[in-house]
Amino acid sequence: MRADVFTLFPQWFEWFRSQRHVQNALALGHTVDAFDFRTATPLKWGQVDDTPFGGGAGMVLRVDTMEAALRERYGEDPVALKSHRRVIALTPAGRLLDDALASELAAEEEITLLCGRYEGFDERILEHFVSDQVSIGRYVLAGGELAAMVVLDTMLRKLPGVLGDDESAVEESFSEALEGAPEYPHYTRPAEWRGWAVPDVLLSGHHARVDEWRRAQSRLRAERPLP
Ligand code: 6GU
Repeated sequence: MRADVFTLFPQWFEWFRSQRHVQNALALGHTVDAFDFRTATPLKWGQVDDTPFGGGAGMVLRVDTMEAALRERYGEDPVALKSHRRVIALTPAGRLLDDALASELAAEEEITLLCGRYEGFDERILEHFVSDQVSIGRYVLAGGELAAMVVLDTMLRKLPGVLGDDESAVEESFSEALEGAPEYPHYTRPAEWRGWAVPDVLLSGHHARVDEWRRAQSRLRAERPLP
């Protein structure tokens, strides 16, 4: 997976890249690169945004500077780019990120993430340069950077070898293996603490019964969400 992020704050991604599981992904040959779209702007003083036509609060990312940034990186018209590469705008009103979308994106060879700031993107960016609009929830962040990291995190951890134990990304909350249900409860030593005992079945060494108990717990949690 080669992931490019376009942002006004590329330094935020230095922290992300330094995390253990991301380091694992990079060591396996995956890439996460952040590009400052301010460096490509043809406008004076690094301008990338402007006031909205029709008036109103905030600033809007300009279509011409976005085109310049994408052209500089990919050497082609961004209208053509999106036909062979997922170009994803992070926007609060986009398609809600879930486990299925994370798996879909993790299967891509190359993706581009565009982080908006301020009031967001000029609509022509979304219409002509972007293949997907993704949101991480129905609330508004100050910018798309944290959302981009959430998207990257959920994709990268699905790549083989990125987590210590590949099984841990298979049978987990909302996965196909658990039919989209939340994960079952986990316990570890001590087997009893202050009178709080671990369910007997988990200590039984009986794998089929453990499995059966876990599926049942997972289904229960799907019916009755945690408080
Ligand atoms: Cl993707 N961007 C912003 N700015 N806010 C959000 C979001 C994205 N998803 C939820 N809130």
